[in-house]
This record gives sequence, C-alpha cells and structure tokens, in this order.
Amino acid sequence: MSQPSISIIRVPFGLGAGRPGSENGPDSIMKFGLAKKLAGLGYDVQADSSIRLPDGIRSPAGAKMKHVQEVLAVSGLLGEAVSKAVAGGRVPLILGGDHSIAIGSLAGLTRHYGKMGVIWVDAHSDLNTESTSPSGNMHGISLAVGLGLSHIKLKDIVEGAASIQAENCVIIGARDLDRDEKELIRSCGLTCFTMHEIDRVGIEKVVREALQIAGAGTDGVHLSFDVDSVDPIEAPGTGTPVRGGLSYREAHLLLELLSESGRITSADFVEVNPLLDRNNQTSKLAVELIGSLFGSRIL
Ligand code: HAR
Ligand code: MN
Ligand code: MN
Repeated sequence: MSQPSISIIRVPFGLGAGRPGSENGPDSIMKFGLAKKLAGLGYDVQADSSIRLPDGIRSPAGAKMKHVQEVLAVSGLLGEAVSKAVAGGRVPLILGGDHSIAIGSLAGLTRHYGKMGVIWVDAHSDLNTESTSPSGNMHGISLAVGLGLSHIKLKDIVEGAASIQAENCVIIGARDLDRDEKELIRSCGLTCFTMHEIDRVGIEKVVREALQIAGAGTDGVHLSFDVDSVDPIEAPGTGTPVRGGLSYREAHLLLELLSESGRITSADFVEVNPLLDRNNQTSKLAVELIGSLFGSRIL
C-alpha cells in the first residue's frame, strides 16, 4: 500500500503570542530536515506552501485582545490552504507559528470533516475567551474559538466550517490553567488529562483513552501539538515554558501510539521559538516527534 501524501504548510506567524520568535519556527523545523525525514519514511511530500500575513493588516492599538485582525487574516488563508490539501487527498501538516494558527487549521478541516475529533497536546488549555483572557494574547483562546465559545466563529473564517464538539475533544499534558479555564473544563464536557493523570496512569493509557474520545464516531482526528507540552529541559525553545511536562520518551510514545492508531488525519506543530532555543534542541526535537507521528521507529 502506498503512503498518503503530506502537505507541509508553513505558518510563520507569531503575533498571537506575547513575545516574538515563533514566526521563525517553520523555517527552523524545515532547516533541520523535516522534508527529508518524511520522504525517508516513504511519503510523497509537498512542502512549498507558506502562509504570509498580507501587507497592510493592522489591528487598532489599545484593544484588549491583541492582533485580532492579523490572526483572522492568517486564519482565512491557512484555512483555505488546509481545505485544499484535504480536498486533494493529502494530509495537512501545519507548522507554526504560535498556537493561534490552530484557528485556521480547524476552520479548514471542519469544512470537510462533519464530526472531527481533536487531541490538543499542551501545557495550557487555550480555553480563554475575549472576556476571560488574562493576557490578551490570541494563542490563549484558540481552542475556545474551535469550540464556538468566542465571538470569533470558524464559519466566518472559512465558508462551510463549523465548531468542533467538546465531547470529541481531549487535552493532554495540561499543567498551567487559568481559573476560568478550569471552570470551563469542568462544565463543558471536554476531557482534560493533566500531568497528574499522566503521572498516575501513564501516557499509554491516557493516549488510548484520548483516541477513544476523539475517535468515537468521528470521521477525522486532528492533533494540535504545542511543543510547550514537553518539559522545558527537552524543549526550552518556546515562549511560555512550564516545568513538569512530558518527558522525552513520553512525548515520543504519545506520537508513536497516535501513529499506530492510524486515526490521525491532520496535525499542527506549534510554539517552537528558535530565538529562545538552546543549540536548536527544540527544532530538532520537533522534527523527531513529527517523525514518530508519521511512523519512524527505533527498530
Ligand atoms: N492561559 C494564558 C493566556 O491565556 C497563557 C497561554 C499560554 N500560551 C500558550 N498557549 N502557549 O498554549 O494568556
Ligand atoms: Mn497552546
Ligand atoms: Mn501552551
């Protein structure tokens, strides 16, 4: 059987984060050999797509949420590129950029998948809204947008898009949640496997349960992988590091198990910040982890 083809979509956009640098993530991940790695695993790789913020788009200064217009513009363009990849039978692999770019991914994907599961691997839950955000940074609201909880709706970004459902949505790796996010997690019906659950039952059981939740009756499963889910010892190059994260092996095993399941139909890898990295450790780790998702094995 031939492997599906992969469309790597670069999104060099970092204005959704509170500090600069994640806009350099895509080029850095590519520089450390992603396309070659995937080609070596037998995939046909299309890697020429890059989403640029159009000239002249600037949000008014002084608003609570920062760079909303820029995020919307990039989301629209990314959504169309993702949609085109799926329509062409290719697996979209989206390289951020900060995590606000997941808004565009979800918009493009939900045009095609009527009932899509989402596995959100992150130290954070990105479940703030315009009213609860403590920072005004758009990367902290992206999952809430996906769930239809923000003023921003996916259907206004890509025609034919729709919100995802909380019951098919799972967060893995959380350890830094704001008060309103915790309340929302308890009330909205999504599943959150914090680091506490991972410590107690192990990453394998957590991933199996996550696949059941995101995979039950769904026609696609999107993985949104924020590299700050990994412990800062292994992934220092990220804007909002939080100690106590996934170990190197836990991160790999998570992606290996997702790979084995055969259920993942698209993925984001976000929040790699080369300006904050040590010896390009985080970019190199991202290449390795993406390799695991697409079938790279020790033996
Ligand atoms: N919860 C905080 C906020 O809303 C911090 C978000 C942190 N950033 C991320 N997202 N990297 O996963 O601003
Ligand atoms: Mn995130
Ligand atoms: Mn995060």
